[in-house]
Amino acid sequence: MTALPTPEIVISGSGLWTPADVITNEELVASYNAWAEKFNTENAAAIKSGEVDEKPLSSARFIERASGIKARYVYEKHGILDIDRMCPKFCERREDELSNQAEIAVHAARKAMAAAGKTAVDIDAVIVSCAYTQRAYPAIAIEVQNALGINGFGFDMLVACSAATFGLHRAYDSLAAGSAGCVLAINPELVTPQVNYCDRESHFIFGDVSTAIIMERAETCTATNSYDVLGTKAQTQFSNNIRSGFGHMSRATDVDPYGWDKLFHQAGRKVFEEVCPMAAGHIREHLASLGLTPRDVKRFWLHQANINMNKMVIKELVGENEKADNFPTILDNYGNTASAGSIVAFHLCNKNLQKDDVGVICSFGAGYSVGSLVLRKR
Ligand code: CO8
Repeated sequence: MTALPTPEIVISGSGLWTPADVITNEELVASYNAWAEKFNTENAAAIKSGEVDEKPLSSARFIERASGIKARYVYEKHGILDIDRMCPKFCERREDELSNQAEIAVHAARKAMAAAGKTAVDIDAVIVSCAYTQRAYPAIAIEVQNALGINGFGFDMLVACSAATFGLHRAYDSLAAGSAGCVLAINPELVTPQVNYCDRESHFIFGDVSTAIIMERAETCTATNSYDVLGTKAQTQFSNNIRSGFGHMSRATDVDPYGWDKLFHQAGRKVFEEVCPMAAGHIREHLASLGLTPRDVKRFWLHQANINMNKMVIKELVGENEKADNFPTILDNYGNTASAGSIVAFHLCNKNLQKDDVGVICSFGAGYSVGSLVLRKR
């Protein structure tokens, strides 16, 4: 049988929703340190006898130097900074109200649809892919589909840091297979509820955001700014070094459903050392499979977890003198926004590429997982 030619598939629009609330490193550290000092005072006797560990203090200077993060946008700020709470405070919504996650997904989706010149009737699949969904079912994607008036189908998928790229891979596959003609892929990353704000090692890492991408067949694309998808590549390798154990089983195991191991936790240094070479090797192999080298790439939209990680990946690929503009950083203002980071970087920093310029979107992190798309400006 003659192989069918792969249809040309393009990214024709992107959208970004950014929360209004911002927390700077200084604000976050002031509240964590006040909480830690209170804890240490209240537990002075147990700390002295060695039963309880003293809580160490955090430092804004350390955070910026170790991660590149200066501030992060969050869905709700006051609960996080309240030392008697140390967790965002959301109002419970009724079942007939739009869920928080669907709401921020819709905000980003509308912007991506406008950028691509699409309305609901043009779209026939909705993928919501992110690090957490706020419930198991019905799928957030189907709620979004309903809110936007889209026909066809929708589903949720979770791949932690690589959810956005893996979601785009599924969009690409649906378009290539012909099961969809235009896909809306959304990443409503509402992650602050799973951050342990009492943990000095990780309290500073994350922020909330929502991103969306329209992917469609080239023949229907009318957008002025669009990208051919030259290829997609995914890789996973099991590791417990980044983990969040929260799940429906906690009810049956009689453990604290909000214990430290149920929230985000990681061995950050190990992650750094193991994931950087994995990501650089992955990008190099993906480019080689398309007859390209890292030197052919005008822009790398990398996962936004740590500026030093990104510098190390870039150094491995093209040397250390690469211009910062060629691997844009958004985590100084946004923090790590789980899988959305590379899409935020793409959204904010792709308009000035020229026709035929090649760019790479690449996520890496929990799983471990690495996901990439090689793009060419049309
Ligand atoms: N203030 C002051 N000192 C600190 C602090 C702090 N806040 N935190 C740690 N220290 C101390 C440490 O205790 C250590 O002290 P000592 O030397 O006495 O032991 C010292 O500073 C150095 O610590 P590290 O070696 O850990 O510091 P690093 O330079 O490695 O920086 C990072 C820590 C920033 C965490 C870094 O290791 C890193 O970014 N690693 C990569 C992490 C990564 O990419 N993770 C992926 C994140 S997962 C993801 O992206 C999506 C997952 C799903 C989302 C979930 C959302 C809830």
